[in-house]
Amino acid sequence: MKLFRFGSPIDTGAVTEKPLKYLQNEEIHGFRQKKTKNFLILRYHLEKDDVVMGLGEQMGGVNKRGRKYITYNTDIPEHTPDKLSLYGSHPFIVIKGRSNSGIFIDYPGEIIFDIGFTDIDILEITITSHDFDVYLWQNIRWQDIFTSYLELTGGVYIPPKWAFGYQQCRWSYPDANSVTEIASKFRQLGIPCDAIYLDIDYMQDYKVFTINKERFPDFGKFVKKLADDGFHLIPIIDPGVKIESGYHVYEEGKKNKYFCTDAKGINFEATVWPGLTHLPDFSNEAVRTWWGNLYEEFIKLGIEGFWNDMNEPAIFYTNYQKAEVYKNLKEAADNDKIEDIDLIALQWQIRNFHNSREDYQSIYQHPDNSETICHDQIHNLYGAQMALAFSDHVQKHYPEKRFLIFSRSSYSGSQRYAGIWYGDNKSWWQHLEMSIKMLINCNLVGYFYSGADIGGFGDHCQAELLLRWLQLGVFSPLFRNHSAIHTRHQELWEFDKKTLNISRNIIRLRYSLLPWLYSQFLEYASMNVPLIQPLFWSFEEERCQQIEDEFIYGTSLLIAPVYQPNATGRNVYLPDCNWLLWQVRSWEERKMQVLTAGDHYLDCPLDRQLVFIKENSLIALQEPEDHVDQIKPDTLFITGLVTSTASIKVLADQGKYPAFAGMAVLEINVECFGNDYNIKIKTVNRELLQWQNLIFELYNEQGKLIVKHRKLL
Ligand code: MIG
Repeated sequence: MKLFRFGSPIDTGAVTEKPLKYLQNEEIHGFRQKKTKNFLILRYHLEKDDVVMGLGEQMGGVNKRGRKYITYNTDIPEHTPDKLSLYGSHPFIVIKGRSNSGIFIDYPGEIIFDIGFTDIDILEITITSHDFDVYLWQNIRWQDIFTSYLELTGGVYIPPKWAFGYQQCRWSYPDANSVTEIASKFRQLGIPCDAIYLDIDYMQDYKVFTINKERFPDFGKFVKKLADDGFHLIPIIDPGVKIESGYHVYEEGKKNKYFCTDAKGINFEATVWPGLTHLPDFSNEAVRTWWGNLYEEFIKLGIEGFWNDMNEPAIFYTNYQKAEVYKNLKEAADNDKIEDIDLIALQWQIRNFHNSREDYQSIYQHPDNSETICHDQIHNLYGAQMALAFSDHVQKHYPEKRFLIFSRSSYSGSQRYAGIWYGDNKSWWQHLEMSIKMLINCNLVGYFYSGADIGGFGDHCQAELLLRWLQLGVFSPLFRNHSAIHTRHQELWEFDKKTLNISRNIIRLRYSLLPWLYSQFLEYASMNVPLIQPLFWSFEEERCQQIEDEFIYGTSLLIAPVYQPNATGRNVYLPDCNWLLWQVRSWEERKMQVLTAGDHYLDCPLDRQLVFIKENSLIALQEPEDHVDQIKPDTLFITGLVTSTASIKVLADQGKYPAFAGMAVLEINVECFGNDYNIKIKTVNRELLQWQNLIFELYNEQGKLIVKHRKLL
């Protein structure tokens, strides 16, 4: 890897340890460079078969060719195919082809990636600055470029284990009673669940770090009561600080000059949920320390998880925008004459009222060790640095404790201290399909702990869509159902009895697989290898390159979700070897079948999902619990299709930081002799493993089941 430095870039914090040597203003091998007054343009000639991957949270598929993308974090509630930016920016791509290369442009402003859109053979990257770093990888395995990028940017965030449970959200559960009701519904109906969310209505007048006392009379007691039932309560945190005298966050921020300003140094004003607000300047360490400390108001009441929203930062409008619109409307009214053409211009202006680029260009920030800088140039850092404020705070004050933290906006590097969710999708089948690609794409850049709003956020969810989305969700590390105000409720019991029963089975499947899914998360994080991978990550056959609606989870699982309405099955391509197909209806029922490599059409009615276990690999299961930290089942089931030798490594950590220290390991090797198996078991830190009994369910090539019991001593 080489570092090329252009101009004098600010330190974005994306890279944890900067390489000592860098090349200044040199040609980047393979890329033609063109400098214009404000931009630097890099052009790369793509071969016909080159595949371009990366960019993380973006529209489009896994292969990014044929499209344009812009890194400029945007609060965007309409994820339609024409969109060029979403909430996060991860300006890193890998070109897989005759010669593999990777390029990471560490610049947190606007970059335009034209990946064979204007000219099918040309990759053109337009960086809207002259000050940035470029990291370049060449002549190594393309998979290793991803790993090297993750090492460079500090690895992967590891949440607490309970954050792998099912989570229920809604905009909003507005008071303590409604949350209690939701919680008891889960327990009454026997549906496992670990977390319930508070959206903006828990606050007093949307003032961040306040709690409405009427709706939550004794918040601390309330948190404790929920915890006793195994629920974590997760409040939303928005960055905009309401301008209101006497409000402590506003007063402290104003007094200490903690807010972003305009060009003249006056605190910038933006309207968001609370009305007029100031935006904290998270580029400054003193501000981050202050902000991190504000979370204590919740932490001391027992809160262990947060979601940061609106941190692109979203701006409903500014007084400047409002005045412009009023002026034009008034002019139109005064002349009592709106020509069509003016109307279109007016509509356009009103539509661009929200999150206007002009507003971002008039905000100024004051980073440490650096001069005042226009926000527009570091726009994509805002959410990442907001999450950093929290992360630095808890690392300093609770070095061993793991908190759940995920953010809407993100930048390269923030994957080491926070997760993300994919923002305001809709209850559309297209968005279920998109979330498959999003899981792969976000995992490729290290956001293992991420996921879509299951069931869809906007629009009204239908039962079938919810069930298919939950089935995919079993393999999404962040497994959260969330929906918007004014949409149909989509808690599992809001539909019919059949939907409720199927969804219970799906969520119980997640909990039964949890030791394995979590173990794989830890293992892949420790290696800096993406946890969720496209098929072509490890299977080289041509066909795999075409498949973006199946994925691999870790070592042993291939997942092929059904994502179309009224489908009772789907086509599946299985690479390389035999696969053990588990048509899961419930975790305890084993409907297993051995399939050969190649194309298959497989039945998959609504109450089933397709899980494939790779030949000569194993998975682990246990009886599901109501919530993750409940009394632990003592039996672990190990299953798979073993025709020669197979091994499995189940990791159980202590739920603390540093994540990989003192881990307990259960390692099993299975060797097949005709119709018998030789089983070897090894453990590390045995006393930390909860299981006493192992039940082996081993299948042979004919799909015949042989069961073996072992005591784990
Ligand atoms: O302007 O807090 O993406 O998850 O429910 C909308 C209300 C603000 C956007 C988030 C969504 C959340 C909603 N928020």
